[in-house]
Amino acid sequence: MLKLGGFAVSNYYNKVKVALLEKGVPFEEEFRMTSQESEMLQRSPMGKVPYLGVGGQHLCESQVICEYLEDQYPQTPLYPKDALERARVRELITVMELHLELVARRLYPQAFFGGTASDETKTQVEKDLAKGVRAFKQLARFSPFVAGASLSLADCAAGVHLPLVSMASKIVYGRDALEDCLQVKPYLKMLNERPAFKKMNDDRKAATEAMAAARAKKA
Ligand SMILES: N[C@@H](CCC(=O)N[C@@H](CS)C(=O)NCC(=O)O)C(=O)O
Repeated sequence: MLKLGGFAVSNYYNKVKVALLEKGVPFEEEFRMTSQESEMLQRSPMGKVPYLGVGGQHLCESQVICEYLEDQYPQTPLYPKDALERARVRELITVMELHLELVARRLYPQAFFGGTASDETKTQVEKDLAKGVRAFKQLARFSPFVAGASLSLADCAAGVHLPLVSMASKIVYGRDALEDCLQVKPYLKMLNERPAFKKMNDDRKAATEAMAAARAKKA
């Protein structure tokens, strides 16, 4: 049985989890926090989550894991058949991850963990996010899925990354960086009505509450 390593608050973990759920591939969840301990580094060389346990071996990097799942479990595909359309899905995932999520991630310490971002960071992130949002608006189709008529891996990525980009920018700047992209909210609502996305989000909420309670107990 496949083992998905990580924790249900992580957006990259949830990207893979929702892909597994949508594809109907059985898996077990192996709870692991990010760590630089050797036990974790053997599973995930950067100490990041998620990783996937496959018959005693491990794969890291969410996109690599998703590509493996597509190759190994082609039933219920999350890529279109046409090569250019497949590239469009990858293009959207790359833009969302490199130019939205990774940029907004620099705000997470202030937005979610009681830290502070420097004025320099805030100014740079605001500029970079604006470019990422522009690129995303240009590429996203919302017809009704983000890359076209069928559900794809781009939706698995969008469903976990876009809410974080919105939340972090709203908390730090008082303005949702995606607010001009009017299709995002109804699109996310539509995604979250799917059983796989609903389960992933219900588990995420429960895990977030459990983490907050554990932190409060420690303090
Ligand atoms: N490119 C990686 C990103 C994964 C990632 O950044 N995961 C976060 C949790 S959401 C993490 O492990 N952070 C700990 C760290 O960066 O050391 C992927 O797609 O799997």
